[in-house]
Amino acid sequence: MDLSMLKPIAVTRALASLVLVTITSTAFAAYDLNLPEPAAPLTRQMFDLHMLTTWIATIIMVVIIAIVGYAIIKFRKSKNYEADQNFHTSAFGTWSWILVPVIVLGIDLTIAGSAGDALKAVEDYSQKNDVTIKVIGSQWKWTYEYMDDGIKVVSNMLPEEKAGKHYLRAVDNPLVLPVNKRIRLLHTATDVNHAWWVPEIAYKKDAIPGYINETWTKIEKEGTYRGQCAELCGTGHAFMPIVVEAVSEEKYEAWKAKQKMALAQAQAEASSDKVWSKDELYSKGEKLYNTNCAACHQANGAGIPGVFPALAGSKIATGDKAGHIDIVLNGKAGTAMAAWGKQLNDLEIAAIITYERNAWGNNKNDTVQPADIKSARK
Ligand code: HEC
Ligand SMILES: [Cu+2]
Repeated sequence: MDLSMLKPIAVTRALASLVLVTITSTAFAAYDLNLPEPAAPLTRQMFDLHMLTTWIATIIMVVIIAIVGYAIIKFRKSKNYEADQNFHTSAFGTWSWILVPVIVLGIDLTIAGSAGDALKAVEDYSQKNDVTIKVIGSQWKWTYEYMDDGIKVVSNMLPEEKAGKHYLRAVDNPLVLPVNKRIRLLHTATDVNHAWWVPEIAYKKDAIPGYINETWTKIEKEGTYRGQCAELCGTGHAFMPIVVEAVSEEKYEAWKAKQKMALAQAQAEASSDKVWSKDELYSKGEKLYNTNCAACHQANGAGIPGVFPALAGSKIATGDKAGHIDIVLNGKAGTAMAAWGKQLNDLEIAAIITYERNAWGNNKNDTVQPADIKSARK
């Protein structure tokens, strides 16, 4: 590379902004010297392994620096030190050829033994699990399915004004888990690879579309644990944080009961023959749009030019109902527009579409009812 091409001013500016970004970045708030305190047996095992290797490396470094330092001073040229030509024939010289490799091998085997134990524990699926969660990564959110209870939690990042100091590490609906129970996590994805990672309680595992990866954990302490997607998954990669709320078993049961009741209520509501007013659909739809669609089409419906189409003034969103329902229900193959029919119920889809047809100056002044979605599904 021809370095003269780099203008000094441009380089200075780039460096200055880099420094600024570094010292003002919110990521600094989470800056810490060591890995976070583990809160599960497996992560503790990994943490101990990390500490073991760190200490071994530190001791070796100190010993070597001491020997090198000593040699540099003691045997320096200015003292006319003459190298010992017979060192290798001395007893120390001879035995050190054997002793040093033996010590190195001993250290290696100590680390390998610990690492082997940790790996075996990671892959130990022989025990009975108390809770099974399917963890689904999508651009750009996490969905948690409680396999034994039929509960589904969709977890979206909170915007800055709601998240406060936990911005980029806070979500609307956390994954709620009981402490002291063996939890099985089944990882998969709907679009591209993601990876679910919460350092205190669980290790990283890729979430791959069409494939299921298994991990397990057992949380020892109640509390909030934060993590993030650890596989570069697109422009929203930084915006799919993970929050796990670990609670006592009683609190967990109470939370589950509440979720099931809300689910039953929503299902009853969605399948009733009620004809909804425009205002009811609009306000329901606004909330649902903001959690499900705004990441791409933006809260103001303007989209992102060239990437995600605007819905304000869009031909489809202001066109006939059938076409509008079709794209939301079935998505568009080969694009980021998912088939929402699989994720949302008839009422939810009807509400979102009604909202889109009347928000941001679209003013179609019509409604789409759950019954319309039901017949479009056939
Ligand atoms: C991951 C990004 C993403 C999300 C989330 C998303 N969409 Fe889309 N949407 C797209 C893309 C990309 C297209 C353009 C598809 C194409 O090429 O025709 C699109 C197209 C559309 C269109 C057609 C617009 C036009 O004029 O072409 C509508 C209507 C629509 N989406 C509604 C929704 C609704 C409702 C939701 C939420 C339930 C939603 N989208 C969520 C990416 C997204
Ligand atoms: Cu991701």
